[in-house]
Amino acid sequence: MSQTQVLSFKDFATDQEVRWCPGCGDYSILKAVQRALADTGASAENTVFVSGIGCSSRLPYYVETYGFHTIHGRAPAVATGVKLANPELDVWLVTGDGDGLSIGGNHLLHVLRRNVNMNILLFNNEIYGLTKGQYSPTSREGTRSPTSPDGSFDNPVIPGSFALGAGASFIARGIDIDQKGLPLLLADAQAHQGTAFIEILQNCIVYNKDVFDDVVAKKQAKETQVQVVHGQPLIYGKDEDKGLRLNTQTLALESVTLGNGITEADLLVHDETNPIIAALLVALAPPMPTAMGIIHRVEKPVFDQAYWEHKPTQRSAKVRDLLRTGNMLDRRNEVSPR
Ligand SMILES: Cc1ncc(C[n+]2csc(CCOP(=O)(O)OP(=O)(O)O)c2C)c(N)n1
Ligand code: SF4
Ligand SMILES: [Mg+2]
Repeated sequence: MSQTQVLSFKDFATDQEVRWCPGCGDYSILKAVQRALADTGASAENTVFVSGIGCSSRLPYYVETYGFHTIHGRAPAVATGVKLANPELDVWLVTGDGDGLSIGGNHLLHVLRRNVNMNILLFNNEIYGLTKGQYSPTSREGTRSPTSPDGSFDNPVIPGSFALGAGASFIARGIDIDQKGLPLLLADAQAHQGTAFIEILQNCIVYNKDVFDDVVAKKQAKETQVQVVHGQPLIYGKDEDKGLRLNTQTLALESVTLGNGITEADLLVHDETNPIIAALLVALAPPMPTAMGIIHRVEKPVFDQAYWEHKPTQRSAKVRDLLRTGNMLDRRNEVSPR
């Protein structure tokens, strides 16, 4: 495909047999990804998807771009290498709650704090799908699974809080089946300079069916979600009659109903650059509304840019030449730095 050709979302589909269970939320995410690639004018040859291991991590096979299906939890290392080797590439990292937050938690931490310019899609289904339904670090307390037959008693991690703690410069949350909102969110992530972290609530219909129904079910979504928009007061509810107010005594968000002396002016206004607001929003959970959209976005130094500023001579280095520079493990001729 030529670089100048305008591609439609169908051009980003591959001929590979899709191995996800019928009805899995991953299909919708794949579609949203393909849409976002078309909408942002992505070129197949300049785009790379890098994943770890899990059902979610099969996504690179199904997107007509370059891709690496790597090893469990280590996609951040490979994706960082890809971006450093060729900063012109658009890098997308696909991971699951197990891949990214169990075995890969350490690697995820470092890619986020470094702010490498890439997009990270964390498919959160609160379970290990591929290995047949063991509970994961995001599984809510009481989750029954082969590894927690009496119900889990772990304290689950909130992916967005983890990302915020690691210093992420872009944190968003979306829903697998939201074919209108999710591609827009992915496009915003793509436009961001630095690591864009998006948690996508994903329905594993086999091992954790409808686990997010209390948040995503359409019939009540306006009551159970708050769409956060920079500069706008935090309003929600089917009649837009509810909002979130900061309790200055407890420093927590509380839900209030507008009227009876409470007006929009009492509500907290979303400021995506404020990490304190991000910390409050990202941790909201039922019975409070769950925050959706761009929760945090700031400009920070980008690791790959700094890397090339500090290592300009490496730009033209070829792997082949580096390998022929001699035995890199043989350090006998080195002068001791003492
Ligand atoms: C080193 C290593 N340890 C364990 C496994 C087994 N394993 C494969 S995928 C997976 C968890 C996947 O869960 P998640 O990342 O949530 O992906 P999902 O299948 O839910 O999309 C595990 C434990 C492995 N492949 N390699
Ligand atoms: S096991 Fe779950 S996450 Fe994996 S393909 Fe099936 S429905 Fe999807
Ligand atoms: Mg999972």
